Amino acid sequence: MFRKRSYGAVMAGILLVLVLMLMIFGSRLFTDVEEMTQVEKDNRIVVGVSQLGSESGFRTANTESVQNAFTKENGYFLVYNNARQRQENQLKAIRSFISQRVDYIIFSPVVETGWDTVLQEAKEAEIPVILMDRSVDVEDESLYVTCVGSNFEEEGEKAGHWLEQELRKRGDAQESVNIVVLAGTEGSSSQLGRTVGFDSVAREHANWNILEQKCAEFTSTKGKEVMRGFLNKYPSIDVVVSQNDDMTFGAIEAIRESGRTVGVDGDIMIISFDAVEGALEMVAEGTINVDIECNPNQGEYLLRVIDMLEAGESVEKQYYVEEDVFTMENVTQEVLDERSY
Ligand code: GYE
Repeated sequence: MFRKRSYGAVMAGILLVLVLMLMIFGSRLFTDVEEMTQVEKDNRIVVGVSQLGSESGFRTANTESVQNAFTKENGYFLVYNNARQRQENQLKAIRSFISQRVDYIIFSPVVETGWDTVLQEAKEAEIPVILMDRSVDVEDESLYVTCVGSNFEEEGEKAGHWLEQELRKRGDAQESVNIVVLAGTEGSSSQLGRTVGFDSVAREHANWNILEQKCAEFTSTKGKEVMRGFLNKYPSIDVVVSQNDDMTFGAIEAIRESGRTVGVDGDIMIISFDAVEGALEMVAEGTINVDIECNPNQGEYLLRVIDMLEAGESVEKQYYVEEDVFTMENVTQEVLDERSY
C-alpha cells in the first residue's frame, strides 16, 4: 500500500514537472512564432545569421557590423546565433532558421566541408543562403546564392610578396630563412586560402624553409602555446607567419618570454593578418612587421546584396571586400583613429 502510494506520488511529481516545463518552454516557442508573425505583418525582412563564434577581434567586429546593418530602421528583423566555433551548432542554427521560415539565411561557415545536406534543405524550403566571410566547398554551387568575404589566397600571397621584398631590401634575399606558421582553424577558408597563397610564393624560394605549420585555432591562448612549442623545438626562427592578430598577440608574448625580440629591429620578423586596432598600434611601433588586412565590415555589403535580390536583380557568386597591407610606413595616426575594432 505504502509503496504504491509513494510510486503514485513520484509519478504525479514527474507529471507536474513535465507540465511546468511545457508551460515554460512551450510559451517561449509560442512567443517566437507570435513575434515572427508580427514581423511579417510589419513587412520587415527576416534574416537568420549564424555567426561561427567569437574567437577573435575580427569576429567581434564582424558581428557588430552585421548587427548594425540588419536593424529595424533598415527594415530587418535579425535572428542571430553564435555557434561557438562548432559546426554542429551552426547546423542546428540553420535548421532552426529553416523551420522559422526566415527570408534569408546568412552564415559564416566555420569549416568549408559538410554543408551539402543542410543547404539542400534550405534550398527545398526556398530560402536563399548567403555566405559571409568564409566560404563552403559543396558539390552543387547553386546551394548558396552568393558569398561576401575576403580573398584569402590573395592575402596569403600578399604576405609572401612582402617577405620577398623585405629580404631583398635587407640584402638577405639569398640567405636561408627559417619560417614557422601559426595556422587558423583547420579546414576553414581563411586557413586554407592563406596557406595556399603564402606557400605559392614560398615555393619560388629554395632558401625559405617552412619548419612547421601548426593549428592554433585563431586564438591568443593557443597562439602562445603553439609558439612556445616552436621556440623549444627550433633553435633558429627568423619569421613567424601568424594567420591572425589574436594568435600573433600570444606568439609575441611567448617570444618575449623566451628572451628573444620581435619586429622591425628584433630577432624574429612577424607577419600577421586582420589588422585590428591593437595590432596596427604594434605595426606603428615596429613590433609587428606587416599586417595583411582582413576587412570584417561586411554588413553594408550584405545589405546591398539583399537589396539587389529583393529587386529581382542577379548577383555575382562572390564579392570581395576591400583590403590593404599595413607596415610602419602607412599606419598613420589617421588610420589608427579611424579603426574602430
Ligand atoms: O582572420 C580570424 C577569424 O575567417 C577571416 O577568422 C576570418 C578569420 C580571421 O577568427 O581572426
